[in-house]
Parts: sequence; structure tokens; C-alpha cells
Amino acid sequence: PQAPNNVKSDWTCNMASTVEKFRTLEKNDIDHLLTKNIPDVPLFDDNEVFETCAIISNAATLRNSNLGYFIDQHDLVLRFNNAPTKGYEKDVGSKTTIRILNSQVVTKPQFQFVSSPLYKRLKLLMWDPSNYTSSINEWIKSPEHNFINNYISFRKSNPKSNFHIVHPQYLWRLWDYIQDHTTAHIRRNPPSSGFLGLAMLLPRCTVVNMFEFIPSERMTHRCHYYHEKVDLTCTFGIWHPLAAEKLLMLTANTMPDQTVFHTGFISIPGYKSPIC
Ligand code: NCC
Repeated sequence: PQAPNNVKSDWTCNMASTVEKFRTLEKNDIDHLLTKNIPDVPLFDDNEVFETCAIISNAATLRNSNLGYFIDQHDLVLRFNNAPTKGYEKDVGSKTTIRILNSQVVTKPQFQFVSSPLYKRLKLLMWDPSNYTSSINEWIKSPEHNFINNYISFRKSNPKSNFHIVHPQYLWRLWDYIQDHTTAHIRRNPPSSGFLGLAMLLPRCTVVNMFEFIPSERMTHRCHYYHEKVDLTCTFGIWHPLAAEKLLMLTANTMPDQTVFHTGFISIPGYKSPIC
């Protein structure tokens, strides 16, 4: 993958200067067993930067894309939730540097979070939504999904794991950013894991390639590349402001239509790009 060097993207550079700095929960944010179990090391060291980053959506349009080899060439690969690579390598690759998990995946028994090999030997970042105006104290008393016991069990059985939690108020600063840059009124629900991934990586990557966030010609009514379930809301959103997120992503894209709609990825210059 190549980093674009001659295209100006006002949107990305604007986001760099206006969105609040990516923020995870820290030990001293609140005195609680949860924060005591947060790793001493940060999710990324300040000097941990990457030339090329790939964000792999869970979209069904990845099936038969043949993008696996190209995805694995990136310096960092971000995946979401319980999306598998085994058996899908040809289309989605096999490398995973980091996974972003929503709190359902950490909490619900069906995901077997604490025991599954899917969540070992990589960086992990999870998020759970608070109310727009909630304090940390209010949120931690009644999270949307009660992930706290599983977080602590996982950390105790994998003490070397680099597993952080998004500061819940950061999610709302990202939501503010989306609403401020969208003409339509969007529902007050946090951004999807995909948009969070973009905001997390823009400061660390020269270029961020995002796979099947803008649906390609392989468009289908199915939800995920690893499942047969039909659900168009996975692609266009019902709870998350997905359509607004995708339009912002497309605005920042530097790739030609052939790449976006035929090959299946967009490319967004990161803050490390010389153009910002
Ligand atoms: O589906 P999900 O999303 O895990 O997908 C991860 C990210 O990929 C992008 N995506 C996904 C499917 C699709 N057809 N098009 C896409 O563009 C989105 O950017 C999405 O964020 C999530 O964001 O965490 C989400 O998680 C699922 C679900 O909890 C997990 O897959 C675990 O089963 C949510 N679905 C439900 O709760 C039913 C989804 O709303 C958001």
C-alpha cells in the first residue's frame, strides 16, 4: 500500500484540529476496581506510528473481494468485535494488530470473551455507551452492558494484555464532531466501532485504508462476511449514525471511484501525512 502524497483533504486535516484527542479511561479517572485493572502501559506509545493502516469493516461485501493479501501488507490491521479471519483469509487477510470490541462482545456469554483465542496476543480496546451528560461515576454504576466482571477476569488471567477502555465521554465528543459536520439531524447514539477506529488511527498513521465502509459493487443485503444473516441496517445504520459516518469518510477519501466501488476501499490521509 502506498501513502498518497499530493492530495489535499480538508476534512481530515480539519478533523485533526477540531476533534478532541482520543482518550481512554485512566486509573486516576475514578477510584474503582475496574480502573485499578487497567494496564500500566498505554494502548499505543507516543512514538508508535505507522505508515499504512487498514481498517476492516465486518461488512458482507468483503466476501469474494480477494483483498486478503493486500490487507496483510499494511503495517497495522484493525478489526472489530468477533469478526473471524480463519477460513476467510483470501478476502480479509490474517493479520490483526488490534481489535475494537463493543461491550456486548465482552459481556454476552455467546462470545466467550474470556476464553476465546480470538482476543489473545493483540491490542484490545473496548467501549460502552454512557448517556450524553453522564459523569464517569454515573456510567460505571450502570453501564449499558455489564462488562466489568469479564474485563477484570480477562485482565487477571492475561496480565500482560494491552486492553484499554474508551473514555465514555470521548465517544460523545466524536458524536459532536459528526453532528457538527452533518446537515441532517442525527440521533443521539454513539458512533459505530468503525468510526471510533478511524478517529483512533488518524493520529498514528500516514494513511488509513478503510475496507468496505463504503459499500462496493458486491453490495448485498447480508450483514457480515462471516454470517448469512440478512440485515440492511448493518450497512446503513439504525442505532449508530452510520450513514452520516460513511458520508464523512467518503468526503475525506483520496481514491478514485474504481478503487472505492470496484475494489472496495477508501483511503484517508492521517495526521502524519505531509499534507496536513
Ligand atoms: O456489525 P459490527 O458493528 O460488528 O461491524 C463493525 C463495523 O463495521 C462496519 N460495518 C459492519 C457491517 C456492515 N454491513 N457495514 C459496515 O460498514 C461498521 O462501521 C461497524 O461499526 C459495532 O459497531 O460494534 C457493531 O457491532 C454489532 C454487534 O454488536 C457485533 O457485531 C457483535 O455481534 C452491532 N449489532 C448489533 O448489536 C445487533 C452493530 O449495531 C454495531
